[in-house]
Amino acid sequence: MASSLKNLSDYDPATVPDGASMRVGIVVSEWNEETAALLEGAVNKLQAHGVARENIGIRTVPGSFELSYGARIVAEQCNADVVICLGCVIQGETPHFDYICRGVSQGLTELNLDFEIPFIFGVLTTLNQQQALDRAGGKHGNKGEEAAITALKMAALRHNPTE
Ligand code: DLZ
Repeated sequence: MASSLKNLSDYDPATVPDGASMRVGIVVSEWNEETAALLEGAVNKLQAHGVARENIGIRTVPGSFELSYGARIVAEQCNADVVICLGCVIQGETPHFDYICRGVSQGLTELNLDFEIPFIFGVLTTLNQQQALDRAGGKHGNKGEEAAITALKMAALRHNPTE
């Protein structure tokens, strides 16, 4: 039976633009340890598609709520073609989950509308830590890799003229 859950690391390499000429900014939340695997997945996948390591600028922020501000700073400081935002918000006993998820998704949406470059939502929003581990290089793939592929496609969207 087909699963409705797509593996985050599944994609068709033939559809991914070459990143050789691209500059990519990454901002990553330090709050949960799972974000280290997201960062590793994103950097490896960008390099696998031609982005030079020296053209990847990485900055950290304390938590996912700070991703929007961090993304704006990275965009300006790295002269980036696209910015990937990596974080992980895990539901707890208080409503913090809703506030942080709403804050970061709204913040990144506003950046996408206000800036010329795209900002990629590479944030895990999970009900528990196991769901996060499953999506940070576990059985459901790696959200960081998915974000890297999305970043390459979105950066190319801006630069390539329509056919
Ligand atoms: C405070 C907080 C909590 C409870 N949980 C998370 C989380 O699961 N993931 C995450 O990235 N950040 C969390 N934070 C920190 C907030 O994002 C933020 O850093 C603080 O509220 C300070 O603004």
